[in-house]
Amino acid sequence: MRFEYAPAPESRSVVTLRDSYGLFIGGEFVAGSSVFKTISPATEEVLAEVTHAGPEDVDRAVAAARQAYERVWSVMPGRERGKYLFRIARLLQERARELAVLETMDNGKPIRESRDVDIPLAAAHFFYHAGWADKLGYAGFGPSPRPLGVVGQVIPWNFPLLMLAWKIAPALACGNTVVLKPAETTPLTALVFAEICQQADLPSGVVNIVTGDGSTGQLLVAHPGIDKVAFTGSTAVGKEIARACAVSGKRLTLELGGKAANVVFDDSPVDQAVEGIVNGIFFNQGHVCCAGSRLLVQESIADELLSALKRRMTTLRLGDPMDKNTDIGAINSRPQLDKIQELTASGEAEGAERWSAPCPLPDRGFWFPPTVFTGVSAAHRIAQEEIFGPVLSVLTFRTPAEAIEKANNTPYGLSAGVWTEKGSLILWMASRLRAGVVWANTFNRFDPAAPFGGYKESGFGREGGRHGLEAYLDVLGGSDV
Ligand code: TAP
Repeated sequence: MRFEYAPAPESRSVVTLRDSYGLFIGGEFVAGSSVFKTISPATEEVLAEVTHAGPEDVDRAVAAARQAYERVWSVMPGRERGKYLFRIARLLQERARELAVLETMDNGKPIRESRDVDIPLAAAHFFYHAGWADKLGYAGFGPSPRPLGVVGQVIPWNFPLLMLAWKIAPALACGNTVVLKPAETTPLTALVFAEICQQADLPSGVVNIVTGDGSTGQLLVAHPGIDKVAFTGSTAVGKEIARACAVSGKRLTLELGGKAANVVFDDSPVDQAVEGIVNGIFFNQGHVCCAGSRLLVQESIADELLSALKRRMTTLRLGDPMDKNTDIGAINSRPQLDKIQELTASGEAEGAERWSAPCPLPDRGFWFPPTVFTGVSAAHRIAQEEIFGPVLSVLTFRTPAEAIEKANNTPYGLSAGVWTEKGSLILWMASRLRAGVVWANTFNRFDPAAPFGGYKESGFGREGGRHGLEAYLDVLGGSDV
């Protein structure tokens, strides 16, 4: 049975957009060298003009962060730093609705996701790390671990505010100051975060936000005044950054791409597994580094599972991301849509079979329907390369050993899922999957207390939990380059 839904739009009026936004340096919004426009990917309307930070702007931001580090933040007792983090966490909650709407406008993701996932998790990261600020001596890194200094942080567009929180909260809790560059296509919630830093009376220069494109990121990571670089983004750019930081004495952590296997055994409850598969690949339009983009299904239930999956996919609602009933929002940018189209065309050219949910696409904006490829072999590009869109590649297996071989057969190792009723099989699989996170009978679950990070070309270093603190402290065994 198909339900008809009345429109349930969230109100844009909770957001007051400025015409233009400066850089946030030394506690103030300041002008920079040039400007660019940020648009809504769902409508292509211009939302605001944003400043592009050039070399002098990055210099100023790093100098402000250094001064704040030396004079204020690194010498402030942890319990005082913690109070600021708690204050920021509460302000994120107070302004949650505004932030969710703005995130959806700038990113294109469904309001249901920004409201229920991105913003609450961002606040949770600040609450969690606020609690650590005065307990670092008990975190297992010696009695008085020291901060590293000024941290340069570069983040992607898929979870703009949440990735900011993953970066800034632990850095500040450990006594570092930061210069952060948000992605070019999604700078707006980072700029509202800068306002929140002002509201929280955070000492000037502890957080600096420099907007811009990849060239601003390059300037930041190569800056000699930076002690540590934390990057989340593509593997290609991550490798470039690793080269730029080599032999510089800078600490480096890289959170890169993924091509996760979601492995379904024949004893799993089919309906529950279908929900997990849908959540694994269609959440946030598949713009998720740990997305379950490869379904590995045991051969004996492949037909049954695929029919159930396709039935479920026909009920997904694609369209206006501001509508509270929308499941699939807009693709974040034209270049990302081009990339998805190119890779899916290669899937067909290499012999895989494409099936897309029959949903009409809006005329304006960037859209791609939820899509499944069957008849995929491990050598196909769509089984090896990260598509970063709502596209699932399906492979089959007969034995657990074959599932492991296929699951591990990519250059990545960020996450994986296992669906079975047998606890012993879950443990057997988890100990053999080369993935930083393994979910069992669920997918895409996040918690600030749980460390997240990759193996192989998915990067190194962990974010979240006690392990994540290590990336921002001067302890033996860090990942110096
Ligand atoms: P990238 O193109 O790598 O961009 C990431 C960030 O780096 C953006 O702010 C980008 O600026 C900047 N940048 C680009 N070139 C740079 C350079 N040469 N030096 C320094 N900074 C540079 O990735 P993306 O397309 O935004 O994000 C998607 C990727 O991120 C996917 O591969 C995804 O798997 C990965 N990701 C990983 C994780 C974790 S936790 N592992 C989480 C989320 C996303 P512009 O915006 O101007 O290009």
